[in-house]
Parts: sequence; structure tokens; C-alpha cells
Amino acid sequence: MIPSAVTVSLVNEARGGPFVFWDDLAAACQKAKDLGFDAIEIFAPSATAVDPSELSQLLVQYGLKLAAVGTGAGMVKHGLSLTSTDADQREQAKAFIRSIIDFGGPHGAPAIIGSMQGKWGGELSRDAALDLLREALNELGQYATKHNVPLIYEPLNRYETNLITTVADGVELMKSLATDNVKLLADLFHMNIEESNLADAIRAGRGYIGHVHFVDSNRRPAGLGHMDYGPIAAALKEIGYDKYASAEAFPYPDPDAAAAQTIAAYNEYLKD
Ligand code: LER
Ligand code: MN
Repeated sequence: MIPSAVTVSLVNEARGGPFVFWDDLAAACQKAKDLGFDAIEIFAPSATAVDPSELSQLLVQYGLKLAAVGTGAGMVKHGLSLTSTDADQREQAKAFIRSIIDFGGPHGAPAIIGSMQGKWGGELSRDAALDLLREALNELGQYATKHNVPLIYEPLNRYETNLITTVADGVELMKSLATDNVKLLADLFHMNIEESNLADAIRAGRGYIGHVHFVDSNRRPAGLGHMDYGPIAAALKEIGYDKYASAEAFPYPDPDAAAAQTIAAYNEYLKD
């Protein structure tokens, strides 16, 4: 079974970004529950932005799980990257991610490393950047074991990173790590830009995919672009994928309609 999730952003600097619900966590939980989502995915400005006991209370009240917690605010709000040439900045980036791991971990929710992976260029070669990324993923992946959750690493499209842009390259990166506690995020929006064939890419990720961002080709909610979900859903089922399909999409045409559209597409393609 593939459970469903919907994103809620609490990050002012990310406004205009691909998150369905915004600002009000309690209202997002209410909507998610009403529509039949299994979980929420939080994009938080910091690990202290949400009171842990308030989060626990909301999850219990609405019968929801916490699917994952994004770390992108480390980049968009604090300017931190795991592949910064400045060692102190890299340490701050890792500390930020550890704090997010500790925030989501008690709820069984992994942290997602997307934009915080950074880029290579200038004085930093691709190999050197990948070494820094590997070092960070090994350390943080190991750290996440204390909560018995994986760490999620997200290949991004070429306009957002020049490190790892495909699932197959992500699998090679995973194989080169000392830890097996890092899993890949298959974001269908990024994959639509970078992959030759999305279903084949998912099959290539067998055993390595730990989270899916369920979204359409234009980053609108599933069903509002030209993504061919039949083969994608078949590939996910073929590889025995049983983690979340999480709606990380623009709140188009508005948050409520985007969430409703997503759950309709989820029910059509992914629900058993
Ligand atoms: C960014 O494009 C993205 O897909 C997010 O999940 C991570 O920052
Ligand atoms: Mn994503």
C-alpha cells in the first residue's frame, strides 16, 4: 500500500513554491483529514518553529501521520549548503539538518535533503562537491538511525542542482555511501525534466526509493499536467514501493482545490 500525504509550508521565504497548504498547520491538518490524506509533510523554517507537543496533539486529533520534514529552509532562509567551500557553513548546515531529524524522528518522519545539497562550480570541482555530499550523507544518515528513520536525499532537476539529477545517478551515489540508511526521493516533477522514461527510472530505483513527490509535469497537482500516471503507478507497484506519495505541488488553482485534485488522482492511480 502506498499512503498519501500533502505538503504544508510554514516558510515565508518559500512563498510561490510548490506547497499545497500554507502558514496554518492546524487548518492544513483539518483539510488533510477531511479529504482523506494519511499524512502531512511539513516544510518548516526551523526545528523550533512548531511546538512538538502541539504537533503531537494535532496528529492525534486528526488521525494523521507525519510523512517527512523538508530541510529546504536551511538554504532559502539561512543560506546553508552541505557543499559550501566554507567548513563552518557546512557544519551549520549539518547542525540544521540534525535538528530537523530530531524534530521529525519521534514521529517516524525522515528529513529530506533537497536544495541543501548545493552545487559544484567555481573553486569547487564536481568530484570535491560529491565527496562533501557523501561525507554529509554518511554522517546524517547514521545520525537518523537513532530515531529508526532513514534520511531522504532528493535528486533535483538541472536548474536547481548540477550534482545528481536522475534516479540512476542517485542509486550510484547511494551505493557509494558507507551507510545504507539514506534513501532517494523520486520527485515526479524533477524526473519529468531529467529522465528518459519515468517508469524505467522508478524500476532502476528499486530498493532505493524512500519517498515520492506526487505532482504533475508542470508542478501543478497530479492530473493537471501531461504526466502519464498509468505506467508510473505500475512501476511503483512492481518495485513494491510502500512509502508515501506526497503532494508537493503548486497550490493551483488554490490550496483546497489542489489538495482535492491530488487525492482524486491518488485514488485513481495509487490507492490499492
Ligand atoms: C525542490 O525543488 C524540491 O523538490 C523540494 O522537495 C526540496 O527542496
Ligand atoms: Mn520535491
